[in-house]
Order: sequence, then C-alpha cells, then structure tokens
Amino acid sequence: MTTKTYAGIPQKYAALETSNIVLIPVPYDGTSTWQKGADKGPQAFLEASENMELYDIETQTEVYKQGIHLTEPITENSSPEAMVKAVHKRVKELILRNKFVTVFGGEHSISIGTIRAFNECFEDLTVLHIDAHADLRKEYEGSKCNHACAVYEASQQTNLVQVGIRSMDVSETTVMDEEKTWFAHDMANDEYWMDNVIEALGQKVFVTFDLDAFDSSIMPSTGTPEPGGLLWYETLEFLRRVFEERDVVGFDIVELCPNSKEKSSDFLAAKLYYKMLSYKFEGYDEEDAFESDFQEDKKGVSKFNDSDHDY
Ligand SMILES: [Mn+2]
Repeated sequence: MTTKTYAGIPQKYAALETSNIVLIPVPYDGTSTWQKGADKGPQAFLEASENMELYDIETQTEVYKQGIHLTEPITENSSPEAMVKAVHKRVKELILRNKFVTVFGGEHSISIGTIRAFNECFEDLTVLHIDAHADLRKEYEGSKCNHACAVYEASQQTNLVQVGIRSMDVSETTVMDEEKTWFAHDMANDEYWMDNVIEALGQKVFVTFDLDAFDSSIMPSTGTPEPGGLLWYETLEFLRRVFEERDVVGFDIVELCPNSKEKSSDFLAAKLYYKMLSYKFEGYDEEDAFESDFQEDKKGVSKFNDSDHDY
C-alpha cells in the first residue's frame, strides 16, 4: 500500500486508539471466476480516496474527524478457507475494541469471515446484501469460501435481505427466500421497494455491498458486470434511509476490479464508502464517543460454533 493514512487525512485522525472507524483492506482475488483483478481493488480505492473532497455537502459533515484508522491489508491467500479465517479474526478483534468496522475487498468471498464475526457479536443480525448476483451456492469449485457462496452462510444463520439481484443459478432458487429478495426487474417498476426492503430489516444491520449491484454504465470496473442495475442517487437515497432508520453495525464494499483506462469506477467506490460513513455518523459531534452495541460473549449462543465447521 502506498497510502499512509486513509484519504491522506492528518495522523491525528488516523490513530487506532482514537478512531471510531476502522478500515480493513482485503486485496484478495483467489476465487473469482471470470475477470481477475479484484486484488487491485483496495489500492485503486485508496488512491481515488486521496483525491476526493472530505466535506460531504448533503450531510454538511466531515466524517473523517470521527477518526478513520486504516489497518495493514489482510494478505493471507494460501487458501480461501485461510483467508476467511484471517478476516474473521481481525474483524472480530476490532468489533470487540468498540470500533465501527468496515472492510474493502477484494472479491466477495471476503465477506464470509466478516459476516461471521458480526453475527457472533450482534444479536439478531440482519445482513443487507446489495448485489447483482444471489451468491447463494453452498459450495462452488470445491470450496464453501468461493465468491459464489458469499452469503450462503448468512442465509442460514442471519436475517438475509437481498437487493438488486438479476443473475443466479437455478440451484440457488431452493436456498433463496423470495419474501426477502428484491429483484432488479421488479425494483424498476416498484416505487415502494425502498419502504418494503427497510420493513424487512431487523434493528441491527450489516451491509455487504457488491459494486456490481450498480448499473454497469456507471460501474464498469467490476469482475462480472450485469446490465440493469442501481443508479447513483437512488442508491444513496436508499442507503441514507437504511442508516437513519436502522442501526447499521458495519459494512463492506467488494468487487472493485480496477481498469487503468477507466478511473471513474474507482472514484465511485471511494465516494460510496465516504457517503456510507457520512450517513452513519450524521448527528455525531467530533467529540462524541462511538458506542457499538456489541456483545462480548454472544459466543455461547453463536450459530457458527457448530461442529460442521471445518475452519
Ligand atoms: Mn456480484
């Protein structure tokens, strides 16, 4: 990583001890099936972030003053399982340090360990999955930690709500809960989709945002682009409502696959990340302490301690 602090913010706002927010880069691209390059995502995102204005007009805030600590990237890539384990460990440690934890990928399999950590620390977790793809395969190409399986575990263990879906395999229909799924083709003709999605969310929400949820016209730099996706302002309107109406406990953004000839996607990802933080901390003063509502010993009731876990 060439970046010393996130977005080049002053050191005073970047120290782990005093930062409310932590950003973990996971430059992992071990399982993607078509265009490779998501391992370059965090670097491109951080470079774009350095060239972004840090005052958010909409919320009239400078959220970086909450403190944003950029950790060393997680580079474990000996196997998908080892990567998931490393991400789980780091995310959990930082949740337990009362940080608002965010992760930037990498391809979508990085979310498996992240979601597992959040589910172990927050009661009745909802996972809001915004993506073109259903990602509900139980196993793919010999691994449960493939990007095509990103939210299978979440579908079994959390309240999974899926938004923007427009590509899936027939085998995934048996796993998918259609009551909690908003397909892109339906959203295009339904002015109430935002209300209905928010109604399906519990109080504690983790957002996993695959950038291919966006329409490929505004987000071409992603591994598997699909036509017919979300546009910028409807996405922001939706996210702002989610952050206002629910307690978002953390989020990740995945699948930026940068292209040297097309930088606007990197900037979109940078801006999306900063917008989500701005929405989260809207209403906080610079001096306000962040109180994450995590539970240290939800361990005993964790649904992930089943013996059928092989990692
Ligand atoms: Mn996807």
